[in-house]
Amino acid sequence: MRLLTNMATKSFWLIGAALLLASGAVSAAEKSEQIVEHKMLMDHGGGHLMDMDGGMVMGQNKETLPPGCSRISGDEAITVRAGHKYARDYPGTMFGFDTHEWHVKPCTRLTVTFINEDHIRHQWMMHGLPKFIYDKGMFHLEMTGPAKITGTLILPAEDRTYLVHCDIAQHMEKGMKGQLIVGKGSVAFPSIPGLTDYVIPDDYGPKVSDSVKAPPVIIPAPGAPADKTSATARNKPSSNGTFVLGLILGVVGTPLGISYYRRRYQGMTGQEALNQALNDARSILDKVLGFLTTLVGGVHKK
Ligand SMILES: [Cu+2]
Repeated sequence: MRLLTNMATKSFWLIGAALLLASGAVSAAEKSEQIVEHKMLMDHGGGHLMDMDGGMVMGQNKETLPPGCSRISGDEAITVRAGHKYARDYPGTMFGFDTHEWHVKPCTRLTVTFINEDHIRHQWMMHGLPKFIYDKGMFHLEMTGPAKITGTLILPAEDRTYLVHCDIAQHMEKGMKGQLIVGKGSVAFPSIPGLTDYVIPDDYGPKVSDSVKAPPVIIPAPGAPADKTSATARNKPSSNGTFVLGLILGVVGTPLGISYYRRRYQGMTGQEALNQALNDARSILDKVLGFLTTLVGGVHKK
């Protein structure tokens, strides 16, 4: 019996250890497949590099000095992470970079490693560079994640703030926006999460100032049901409108009708007028019936 108990305990520990090992192996496998590094890029010339898995570098420049730079002032490297989870700290956003602002000295050779942690496509795209060095004035890194890609550029000599964003539809609007400041920088960009004011501030409903302007609340008379009173108060303007419309129609319409029928029956004998009135009534009745038939037919067809 004791032998059996010992064996059971041993196998219990063995199974436990095996399970632990297996889970470790799974998480290691998960980690290794998490970030795919795009390293084998084909050089298409003009700083444009691509691979067959959708990795892309545009505007890579490791050698050409921008005007005003007599030499490369220094080599710098930054790593930028992009993903949905970086939006967490900024209400109203969906995507984000882990950092939204980078500072570099003029004429720096900057190597950017971009890590996309989402299972969708993201970009780190910089605008406003000199177009005779950088095609369309852009430097950009792009891939469908989870993936990692690296590119290098040389920054111009002047103090300037460059827009950095993800150009996939709505990603910038939903938080993937930053700025790279060269030297002292220039004008900051709006709507950068955590940094600059939004162009269009979020609207979360009526403000205190609006409620002050709202019409005074009608306090129900003692004993009267509160709901009914307020409903009557709400309906008052529209029932007033209907009443005024009816009044106008009555005032204008009645004399017109009277003068029409007076002309119609003029010069008739009592019997003739009666016949005519009966005919008129019948024709009005026909018209009403015809209209109702059309209406019912129309409803049935639907
Ligand atoms: Cu994106």
